[in-house]
Amino acid sequence: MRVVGPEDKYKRLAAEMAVERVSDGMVVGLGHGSTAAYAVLRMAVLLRDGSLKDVLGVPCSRRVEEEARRLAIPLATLDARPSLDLVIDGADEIDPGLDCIKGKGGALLREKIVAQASKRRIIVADASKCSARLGEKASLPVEVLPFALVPERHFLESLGGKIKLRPGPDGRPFVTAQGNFILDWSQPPLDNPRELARKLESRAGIMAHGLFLDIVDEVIVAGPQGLRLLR
Ligand code: ABF
Repeated sequence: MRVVGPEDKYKRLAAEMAVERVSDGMVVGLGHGSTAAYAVLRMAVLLRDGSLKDVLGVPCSRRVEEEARRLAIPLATLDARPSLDLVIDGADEIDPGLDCIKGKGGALLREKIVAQASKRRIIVADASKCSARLGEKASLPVEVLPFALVPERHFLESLGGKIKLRPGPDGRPFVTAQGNFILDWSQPPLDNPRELARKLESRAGIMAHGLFLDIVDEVIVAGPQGLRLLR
């Protein structure tokens, strides 16, 4: 059970603002994480009272799928609806250029797939996620095939920083929905995020990474100074 913190009012404010961008008949990507969860909740309320109609959700993770089913949000798969109107998702760190680090929740691969399938990508966050540059606050999750764990770990170590295999609940490694492991990379070389993304994407054993660059259309941030829309 997640502990609700002081920043939750801001998460909710940002998420509910994003849901104002949802209109009848839309197919909406449902993001992972506690901030995006407020958007899912808001959509369920609007669908129940009839303010929103004929909206379909495409969940970014099993956990969001279970929550959406519990809230009776009609769902679709990417097979059935490969092009989404909008995705509302969270992030671990956001820079002024709307580039993000995502993946602390472990769903980074599906989040990126859903984001790339969406016409409009909105990130919702409380103000603590904002940084002057990526890497200041969040480590970078890298999803690797178990078969390639050691060589890819060595590859990342050769670039610098510190690598940690993400632990699961049972003392064994965390396993993603795709059956992969996650290496959490702190102090990665982020002086040139696009160059680093290219290097990661060149490795056969790296299935995904948490750099979401040139993907986000709008960031809605809420904090003690109120709501900010970054486009
Ligand atoms: C997902 O939710 C992930 O990409 C990201 O790691 C996480 C953020 O969670 P929260 O909103 O709970 O901080 O979007």
